[in-house]
Amino acid sequence: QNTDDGNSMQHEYQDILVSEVADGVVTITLNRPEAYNALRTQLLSELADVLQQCSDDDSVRAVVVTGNEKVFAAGADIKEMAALDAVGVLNDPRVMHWRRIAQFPKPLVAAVNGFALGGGCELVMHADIVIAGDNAQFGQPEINLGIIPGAGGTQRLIRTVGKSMAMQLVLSGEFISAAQARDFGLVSEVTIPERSLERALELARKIATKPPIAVRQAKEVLLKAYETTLDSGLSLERKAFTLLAATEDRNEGIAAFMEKRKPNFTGK
Ligand code: DAK
Repeated sequence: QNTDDGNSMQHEYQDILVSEVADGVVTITLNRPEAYNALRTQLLSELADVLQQCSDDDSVRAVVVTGNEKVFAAGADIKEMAALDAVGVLNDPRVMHWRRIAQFPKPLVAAVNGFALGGGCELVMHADIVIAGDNAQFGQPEINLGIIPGAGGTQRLIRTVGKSMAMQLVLSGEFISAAQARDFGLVSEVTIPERSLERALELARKIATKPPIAVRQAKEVLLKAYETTLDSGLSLERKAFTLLAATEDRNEGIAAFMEKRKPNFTGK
């Protein structure tokens, strides 16, 4: 369904808005305001599709995902979930969409204002860097529905904020503020709400100027720390470090430093 000009990003979506590539960055805006950006299957599938396109397109170096000023995303679509029995849950296509989102290999920066709850908070945890407006609220209120987080919330949350806060959020369903989320490492910076998107874009644009192979290796190796021993993580780091010695961008970066000029990275 690409348009004739061959720009795969230009496509009509129902539940998200997708910007053109600007300075190497694509912005994806979750756009179901009437349902507090609830992550129905359609939305997740569109998000996973766009990320796949961004992954395939060399001109895209980083992606920003955001919501609106009141809500990032209020979680899975409860009305859609209500229709699923156990077999429906077992065969739920959302599992695959979440996996595709998790496998996005380029930097994903989230700009979060308002509610980021349930699957919305889990989407935040799929981002590599999170900037929150000071009106943001984070929570895993699934317990109130008789369920538990289903998109990695239990595993990623405990690795991100530690045991006590992860238990508090998942067992009580209470929300935390942007400042608390920053204290616990769920977000890296808090801004006024009007600035969160601009700050996320600023970071994404900066990352977009960096050597893309090194950026990609850095993301992969950093994420490995979630799921491996120190020893095998260090071994992966060493292999990635060695591999980068074979890139033109590494030679260019070092030469530019020596010659006191700006590097010109080509992605090779
Ligand atoms: N789903 C569907 N609609 C939602 C929604 C949601 N999660 N959240 C809000 N809405 C809708 C409301 O129904 C309402 O629509 P109308 O009734 O007006 O048509 C509209 O958005 C505004 O909501 P409120 O009237 O409730 O607004 P308030 O400002 O009073 O409250 C709120 C805002 C965000 C605190 C409240 O709406 C709320 O508590 N929402 C539900 C939050 C929640 O429980 N989220 C967790 C959902 S469970 C899985 C992967 C992931 C998951 C499951 C499986 N697999 C891969 C298998 C994740 C599960 C979840 O996220």
